[in-house]
Amino acid sequence: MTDTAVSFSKEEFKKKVVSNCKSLYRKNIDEADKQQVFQSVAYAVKDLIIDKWIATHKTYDKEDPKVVYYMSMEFLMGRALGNNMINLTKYNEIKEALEELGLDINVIEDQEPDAALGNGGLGRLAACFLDSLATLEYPAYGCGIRYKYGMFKQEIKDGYQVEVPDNWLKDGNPFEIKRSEYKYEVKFGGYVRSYRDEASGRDIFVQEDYRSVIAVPYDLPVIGYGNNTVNSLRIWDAEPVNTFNLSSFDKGDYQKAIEEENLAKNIVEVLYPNDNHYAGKELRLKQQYFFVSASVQRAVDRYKSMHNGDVRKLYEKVTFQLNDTHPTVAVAELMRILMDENGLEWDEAWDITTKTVAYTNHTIMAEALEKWPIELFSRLLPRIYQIVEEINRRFVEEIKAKYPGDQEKVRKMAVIYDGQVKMAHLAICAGYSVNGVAKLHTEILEKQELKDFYEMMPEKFNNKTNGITQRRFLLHANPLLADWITDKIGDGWITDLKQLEKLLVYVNDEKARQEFMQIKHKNKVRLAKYIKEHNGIDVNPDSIFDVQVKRLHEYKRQLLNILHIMYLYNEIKKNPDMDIVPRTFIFGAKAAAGYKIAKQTIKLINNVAEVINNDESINGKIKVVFIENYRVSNAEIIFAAADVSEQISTASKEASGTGNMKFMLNGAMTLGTMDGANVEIVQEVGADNAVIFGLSSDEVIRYENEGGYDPMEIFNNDQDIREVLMELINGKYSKEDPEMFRDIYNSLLNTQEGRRADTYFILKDFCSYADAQKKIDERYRDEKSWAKTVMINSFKAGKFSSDRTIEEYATEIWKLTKTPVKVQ
Ligand code: 73E
Repeated sequence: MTDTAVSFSKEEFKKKVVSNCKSLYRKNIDEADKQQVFQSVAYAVKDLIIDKWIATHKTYDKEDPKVVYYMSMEFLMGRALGNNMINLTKYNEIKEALEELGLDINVIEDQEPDAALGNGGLGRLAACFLDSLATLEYPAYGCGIRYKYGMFKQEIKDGYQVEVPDNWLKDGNPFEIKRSEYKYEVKFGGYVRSYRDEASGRDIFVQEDYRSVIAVPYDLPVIGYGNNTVNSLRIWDAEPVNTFNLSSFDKGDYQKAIEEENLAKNIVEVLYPNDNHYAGKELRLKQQYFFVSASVQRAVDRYKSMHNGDVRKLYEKVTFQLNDTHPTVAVAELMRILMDENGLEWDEAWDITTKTVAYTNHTIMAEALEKWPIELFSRLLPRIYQIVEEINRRFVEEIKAKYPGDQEKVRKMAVIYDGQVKMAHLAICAGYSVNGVAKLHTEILEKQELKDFYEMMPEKFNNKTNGITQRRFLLHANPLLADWITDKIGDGWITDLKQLEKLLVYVNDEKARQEFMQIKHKNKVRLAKYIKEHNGIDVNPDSIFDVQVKRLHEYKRQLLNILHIMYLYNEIKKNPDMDIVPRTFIFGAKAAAGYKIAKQTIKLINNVAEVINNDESINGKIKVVFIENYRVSNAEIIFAAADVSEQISTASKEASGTGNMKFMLNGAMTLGTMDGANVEIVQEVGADNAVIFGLSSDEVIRYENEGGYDPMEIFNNDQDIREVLMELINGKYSKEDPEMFRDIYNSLLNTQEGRRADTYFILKDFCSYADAQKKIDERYRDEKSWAKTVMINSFKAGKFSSDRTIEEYATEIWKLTKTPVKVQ
């Protein structure tokens, strides 16, 4: 690790905070409100960053290392202040300085809105990757969109989710810097005029009669832990081409000016709140091309400015990693820039492109596959469409050459087929690397979903199991445990998570076990306090905290969890003396605004909570809590407090999961299916230190190929399940309207509109899940063995650091060299 040259003086820092407050607000610090204090402190922290940030980019310009551009529609960064203090290794010093000013760091951190420019796992993964890239001293840019409104805020009203706009920039973002000098024009629509240039003998393509916007970048610092690297997350804002001036336009231009003003305003207005779902909206494609075009233009210009204007060896210094198919137009945009703007021939441009672009697949959910109707695609991006057509024409030729006469192969693999542009096919055909995000997921890609592609080009395929950053999800989120660990083994784990294995000797040490469980208890008290403040519900920190927090999706099976709670409640009512360990079931989840059955599930959870929590006859044996507005900042409190980590997706559906890793790291036991990265978690901790249930992915896939199974058989033969299902439609949990949960009931039992009954095998896995839950109860009673298990979970989490993941990407896919930074 490089020495951090920037010195820190507490007195100077205090002065900065005080003077920031004066110059920003004309107030003394003791007169400022909380938001003003936050801003004053954040600007003081930014001052500590700035020289490193400058030095990092000087170093990159001078040493010219290869750079990765991580292209993503989503970066779920969460709050920056605390994380920046941590990565500067000045958290405690700053905290003390603020105390001396009479300020509480926790209160200040709470003033910062989350940067919620993402939906869930995919966006948070991008944020963890940036943290690891900077910490490992790799040259990298994140490229994304500066949405005016990020992920909506969730309010729960009468048990229903209500979406409230997230105006995260309303007080200004102290850490960002606008970089007007790097603005680019991005063109939409119109038509392509082509002609032969007699002088050069080349075909020239010109986009005419288009509408355009100006992309203006804002940079956010991404600080490496304990080093001098400060990389940038570059997010693009859209501005109109001409600032609108009524008097200076004739009638035709007036229309055009208004259209361009609206285009600019609409493009970056809001993040699409869909996770694992493709809606096919034109504006979404505009967003994609907007940030991709600006980012690729900038990357090529930067490269040219350093290489005498010659683009032909771009791939030696630049790699574009596509975070799912969302930025896949980058393939055609790079081709366009190389050919139309730099005069390269097709073959040369294709050679460069296919050495520069790599693709990560994050899901096999069919409903998430991006397929754009060619009518829409060609109208919005006429030149890009031409290029995609030519890519397709040549690719189909290749397929035919390899599989003569096999039309089936063409149908299954072509980039354009059935009137649609298939973005995954484009990404695979052009990418030099195709990776899945967990071993099982990559296997499924190779053997099932992308079988034909794997057979044709096996060398492209590889696995990169996801990871998480321990800086945010342990050091910041769980300071008690972090300090305990550092006391015992030093602080090396902060940049080398495998070192946690040194703690394994303590699992047989009674004192250490007690300390570990006391920390867990304190974290449960902290969460209980949060729940009391935000939900008004009292929860018992001595109960088992059983937690499922993630986006609401049918395949993630929050419904299985709540149906089991309804069953358990019935059991307790039938047998009031039932001996069970008190349990608090905690949920947190946002549902996409248009996802009806997901929203119904939230209402069901809240209604079940209402009934159970108010039934005094069960003596608080079980409680149900739905935490409003689950997001990165409250996730940090939740993970630290969990005993049980619910990872119960239908096997084969969750590509990896990353929440599973955050729970494990903080000492929770996984209750899960053999899906995604759960498989590798179990491999690390051993089968005895997790509770596994349910169908295997092979079994699920076999049933699916056979057209499903018959849930009615279970309904007919299992009284307990039938009782629970009938409670969905008899008003027990919906006195105001017994029909309220009819859709959920139907989804489990009836085939509807070509959809199999119980698509996600909830009833099929129910008994196995109930047994698994019983095992949790039994195992929790043995305090010593439970402590051992959760400690092993934490101490074996080393593999799941995003530092490990990024080392693999950097060495195996990107071929980056570490580039340490010196500050003069
Ligand atoms: O299993 C997770 C995975 O851990 C997967 O569902 C998620 O990506 C995580 C990180 O690899 C994911 N999100 C999306 N696809 N996969 C997605 C799709 C469309 C829009 C937004 C997100």
